[in-house]
Amino acid sequence: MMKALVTGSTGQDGSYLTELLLAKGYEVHGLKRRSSSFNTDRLDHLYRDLHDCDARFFLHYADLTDGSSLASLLYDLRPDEIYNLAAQSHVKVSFEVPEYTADVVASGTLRLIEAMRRTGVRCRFYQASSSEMFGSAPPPQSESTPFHPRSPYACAKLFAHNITVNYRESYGLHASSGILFNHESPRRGETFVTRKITRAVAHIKRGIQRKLYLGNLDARRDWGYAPDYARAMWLMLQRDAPDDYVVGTGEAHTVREFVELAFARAGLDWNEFVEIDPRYFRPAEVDYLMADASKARRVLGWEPTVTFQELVRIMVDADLKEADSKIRGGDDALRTAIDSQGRNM
Ligand code: NAP
Ligand code: F7E
Repeated sequence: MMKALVTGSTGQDGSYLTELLLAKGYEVHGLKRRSSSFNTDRLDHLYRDLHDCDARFFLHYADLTDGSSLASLLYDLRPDEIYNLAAQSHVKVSFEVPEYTADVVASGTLRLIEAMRRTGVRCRFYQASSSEMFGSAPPPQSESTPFHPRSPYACAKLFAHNITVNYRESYGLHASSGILFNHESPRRGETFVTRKITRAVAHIKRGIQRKLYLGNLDARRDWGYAPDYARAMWLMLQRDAPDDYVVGTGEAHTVREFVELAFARAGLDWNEFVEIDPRYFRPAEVDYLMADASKARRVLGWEPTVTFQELVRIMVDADLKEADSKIRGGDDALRTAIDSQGRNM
């Protein structure tokens, strides 16, 4: 049975990747970090009692800032594949906590890949690189586009990307890097713009939120559907030779277009509800990201399955359903959460 270690398993991508690997018959070991409240919501449906002899999914405490926890885990588990998805992944937040972001994203990746080398565990390695590394480079961006990062997050991801390439070239590790463009889903964190919008649409529609405050509506992103991107990660590690791949739909839309479509899906006119709050602007913006993913299509046979319009519909519908179930459950937390705009970066 193939054994995989997934860092960032409690996040959006980690949960879809875990589902995919379990469906393919893998034994999956997820890394979770200590938190004062439950942080496994996205995985709870996959969890089986450990005493169940059919259990193939296990969670372990470790942290990318703690190299010894990573080395012990690798040594004990000896996985066939490692997917490094853990990150402080919010671009705006990275301007507030730049050192921490660099520690987790850049040094954390180095700690993990160095632990892989030092322990001598023979396995394949996937690094979650990001289109943010392209920053201000003009679209479309491909594997040969020069990087120009525009945030502490992007600078840290670029280090992680380069160290992955460097370890591949220096030590012959099977280490691949997926340069993934934005991908979203109903499991997307609530402070990323797509989910912030679709959640607000649902709350406004149900009469429990009045306004949605946003930043730059002119930024363009290439938005795809997260489960498609988990499939791309797996495909990369199935290749005989490690390599780097850009993954995206090849279509870009503005934040404004996302807003218009999302409100329209709920039968609302966005102009009545959206206001601009300069707090959500970034010190440096990434204006236009659009993937040239022809290499992933050609070599991996990867194709996106969900269009931009379908993605917006899936996310709005899921958030309407979630709002309804919270209202039915009389969830007080819902009411306090929605008006505290400070939480919505
Ligand atoms: P996400 O939902 O924010 O998940 C991040 C994961 O990293 C969570 O499981 C989080 O744990 C974990 N984590 C954070 N700090 C950690 C630490 N110090 N030690 C161990 N784990 C830690 O992100 P995502 O959207 O799934 O993205 C997955 C990866 O792909 C990230 O590396 C992200 O930067 C990268 N990426 C994402 C996109 C995208 O559009 N989604 C595009 C390109 C690249 P908690 O649950 O405890 O917070
Ligand atoms: O912002 C604009 C904002 O935070 C998208 C991460 O997964 O994808 C993600 O990074 C755009 C930006 O994602 C608000 O200025 C306007 O131009 O949803 P986002 P991101 O920064 O593109 C990349 C590929 C990653 O690797 C990252 O990990 O939307 N925007 N108003 C806003 N953004 C937010 N968050 N909140 C607003 O109110």
